Amino acid sequence: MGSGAEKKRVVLDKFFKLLLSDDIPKDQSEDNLSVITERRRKRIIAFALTLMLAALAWTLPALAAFNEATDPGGGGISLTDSGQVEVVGTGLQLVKQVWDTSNTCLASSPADAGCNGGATSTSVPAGTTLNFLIYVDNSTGLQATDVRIQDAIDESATGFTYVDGSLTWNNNATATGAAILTIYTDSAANGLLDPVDADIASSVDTGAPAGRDNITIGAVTGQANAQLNIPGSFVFGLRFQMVKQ
Ligand SMILES: [Ca+2]
Ligand SMILES: [Ca+2]
Repeated sequence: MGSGAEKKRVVLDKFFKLLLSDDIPKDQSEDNLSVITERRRKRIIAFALTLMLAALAWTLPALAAFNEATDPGGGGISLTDSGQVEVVGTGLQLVKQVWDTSNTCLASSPADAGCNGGATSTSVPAGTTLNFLIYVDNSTGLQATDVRIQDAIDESATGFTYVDGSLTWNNNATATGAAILTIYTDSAANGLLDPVDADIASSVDTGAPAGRDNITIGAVTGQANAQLNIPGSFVFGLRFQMVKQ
């Protein structure tokens, strides 16, 4: 075998023969020859596309990390990369707790280690008056808009009797991450009226037995109060009282 250039020429010759080879039929009619020509045309186009893609991949800069602005190079000035900015989509948790009238947390759902050792249920003597707390900690930096909450009261013989006029709330004083005792205490700061009116919550009697049995907060369809918006980095809290049957 000859020089390196000669070896390259032989390899390239073999390659192009392979690229252009056809099973040429004995019948070299005009139809068959046009089929062969078409095959060759398609192979050459595919080969050219492959070369273009390979060249493109070769010249593209390495991809930057996600959520980061970078200078790909080649401009008139060099820029310092931004570094990554982190954006986390957070689902806000609804929490319901029951407290006694001495302001001790008896049970929480979801469980909270600071509430009765993480209890999610409790037993009390029939006739006990209890304070219920519903809260949402908006730990994000943005307002949570048009928040809607519903709480149906069990009016059965083993259920509860709602204490009329006991709705209270707070929405813009308790900082995110506050202790539950703070949330509970702050949630008694502002009074609300039971009827559906201009405030953000209501408790109405939807049917027998007599007594208010459905609490809604915000613009809930069918029992729509004022729209509730929870400011970013604040806790919304609402309290009401019921007597255990
Ligand atoms: Ca109301
Ligand atoms: Ca009722």
